[in-house]
Amino acid sequence: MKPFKWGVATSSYQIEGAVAEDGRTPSIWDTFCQVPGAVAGGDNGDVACDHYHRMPEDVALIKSLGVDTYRFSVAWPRVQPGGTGPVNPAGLAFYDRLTDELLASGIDPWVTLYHWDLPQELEDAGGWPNRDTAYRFADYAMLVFDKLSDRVTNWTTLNEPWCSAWLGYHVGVHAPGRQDHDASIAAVHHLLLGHGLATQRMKAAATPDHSFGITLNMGTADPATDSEADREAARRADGMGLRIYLDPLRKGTYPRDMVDDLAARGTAFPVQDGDLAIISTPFEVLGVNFYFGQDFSGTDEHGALLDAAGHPVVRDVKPAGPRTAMGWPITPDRFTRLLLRLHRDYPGLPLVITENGAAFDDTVIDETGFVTDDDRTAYLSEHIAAVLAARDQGADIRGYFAWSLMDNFEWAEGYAKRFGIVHVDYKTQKRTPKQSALWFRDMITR
Ligand code: IFM
Repeated sequence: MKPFKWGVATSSYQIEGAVAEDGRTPSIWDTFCQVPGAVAGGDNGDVACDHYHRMPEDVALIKSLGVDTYRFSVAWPRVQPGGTGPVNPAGLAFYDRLTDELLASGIDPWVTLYHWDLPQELEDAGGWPNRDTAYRFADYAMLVFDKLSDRVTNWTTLNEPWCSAWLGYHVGVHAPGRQDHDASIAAVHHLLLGHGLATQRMKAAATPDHSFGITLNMGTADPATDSEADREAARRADGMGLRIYLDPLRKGTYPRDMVDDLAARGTAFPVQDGDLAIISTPFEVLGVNFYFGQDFSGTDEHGALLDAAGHPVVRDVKPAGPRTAMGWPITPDRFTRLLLRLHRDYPGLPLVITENGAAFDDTVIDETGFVTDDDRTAYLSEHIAAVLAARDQGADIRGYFAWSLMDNFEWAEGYAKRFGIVHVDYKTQKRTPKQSALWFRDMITR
């Protein structure tokens, strides 16, 4: 069997804080957090876990967990303030130090170039719906690659472009908070184009040791019943959630049914000549972020097939059973099914679980900050078993990262939802491994 790596993951805006230090400029999340009501509790990432100032302590914490690898993201507005122009040496130096600290601790760094913190200036120029942002992203990627590629081998371009495009530009619950369906479709295409452009440029400067990829959040989309409407809703959800990303990336084409669906509402991916060849540039690893599977209905609560705007209803009806604090169903069996489906439908692509984990309402039980999180421990145990089951059945899975190393800024949910296997006391910034962290450490040793 191929080697399997264990790791923990975080992202820049969720943990770093220090939003105005060493030349960093605002990202779309700094701006979004200022919109009244956008983020629960009026929270923001100004301080977060103060990781920017506590990095060596945090690397020691990671080391204590016995993991092989640590997945972190680079903040674009720290490295290239405003999103264009020359590198900001002071900002890039932070990731240089982090890389060295990890390597000195025997931990393999895994870099994600974009985990949602788009420089605000680029959003002001149109954001991801603007084609130019894809080219700006490739330039930025090269600034980071030039500095770190002598020590970092694992490179992920984008984290969860579905969230950037759909939640950011269509639903509007994530930064930049726009509600424009056509803009979100353009964003999908330009995110993928940015991935392809960056991959091509990094590969041209890479050695055979380097590995490139993209991380997608994926679930399973099942029809709530066997009705024609529900099966149709599941098809649409699967298309918008998974196939409009993986088909262009791996097959060099957008799925026909989705192109037709979009045409029916007067929209199209803004494809230019050569784009799909760029987007389908070969890469070495697909990052899979899995949290839950979903059921879909093609009718609303009153049985209507069309919504107020005349578009087909695609309603998420959560499967019965236990939920996490996010209200997300707990569906490890569907995780195995997803991994086997990826192995079958997109063959020849090694998979790494770049995120999996759960928020629960933790209770600190003593003055040390310890949390006996049986629910999170069970979630991780069941989902790791689901990964290993898929691996036993032939899926080429090379690693698993728990989300997240520590409690952090959970986007529109603020700090109220805790995904960490390490508890963070936000008043003191004290980190305390939870029961799940100790379980994870012992499991890795076994
Ligand atoms: O916290 C997020 C992360 O930033 C991206 N994937 C899902 C996680 C939990 O919502």
